[in-house]
Amino acid sequence: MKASRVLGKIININKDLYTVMVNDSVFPCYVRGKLRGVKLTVGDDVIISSDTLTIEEVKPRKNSLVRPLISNIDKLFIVISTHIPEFSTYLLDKFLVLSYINNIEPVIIVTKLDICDKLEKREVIRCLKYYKKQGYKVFINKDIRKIKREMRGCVVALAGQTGAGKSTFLNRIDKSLNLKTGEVSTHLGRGKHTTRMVSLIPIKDALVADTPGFSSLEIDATNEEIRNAFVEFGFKCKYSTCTHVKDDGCFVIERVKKGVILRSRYENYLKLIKER
Ligand SMILES: Nc1nc2c(ncn2[C@@H]2O[C@H](COP(=O)(O)OP(=O)(O)O)[C@@H](O)[C@H]2O)c(=O)[nH]1
Ligand SMILES: [Mg+2]
Ligand SMILES: [Zn+2]
Repeated sequence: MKASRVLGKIININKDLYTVMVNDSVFPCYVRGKLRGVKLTVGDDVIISSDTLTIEEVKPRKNSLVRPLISNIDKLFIVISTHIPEFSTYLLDKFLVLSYINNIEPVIIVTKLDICDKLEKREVIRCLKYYKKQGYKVFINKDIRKIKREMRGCVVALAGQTGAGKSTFLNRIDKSLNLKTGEVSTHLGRGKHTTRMVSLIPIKDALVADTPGFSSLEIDATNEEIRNAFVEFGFKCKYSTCTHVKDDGCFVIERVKKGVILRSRYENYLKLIKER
């Protein structure tokens, strides 16, 4: 007899209709019984009955983002523009902290290097080298082949400002997608909102969330967690509890002064712990 209980993943939610992907098929499902009232999200792994097309059980989540609402993300692709919207190490560091806190592997994807002037480009590349040295994966958006390899078999969420080039990038990954891309408004370097609903799109053998641009993301973490997210601060300081704020022999501050730690990293850290 064919098993009617199968494991799948919610890839879209539209009112009370849940699209659940099982292997390569999709099933339109509803929620009934004891799961009523449980907030399900895109990315949830669920057991469905393939007879009645109802969701019967939800598996524990490995992580969950609130805005956009999505769960079980393997990799956060941080799409960062280097020119309109202006290159922002603050945004980059904020997303890196976010992925650290939520136990999601970050992958930095740089866009618009082609429209940077020489000076800008040199500065951006110098900065990115630093991130690479700390162990982060950094790709330029034209490195399609390498990025595809990075996506294989993963649930990938895209983070980045509106206008950063997320949809353009996905269209390059899969030419049949034809996602709408927006022109960038020059006001404050922000673009128009062109991507709204969060859903997981099967691309090759990955599931990708083309999320709305979000730049005002809030981080739900303690100062200590934020400090730990700055991986290069993680060595014995004068005191093990040092928050690297006071210049009283703090090794981190010393290293910032020597140019070993990127100043913007340190400044962004201070900004992030003050912000709360
Ligand atoms: N020159 C240049 N333009 C880009 C690049 N990536 C995206 N764009 C343009 O930037 C605008 C916003 O891109 P879009 O993909 O809609 O950004 P999204 O809001 O992050 O999805 C569009 O006009 C794209 O054509 C890039 O690498 N270089
Ligand atoms: Mg878009
Ligand atoms: Zn310190």
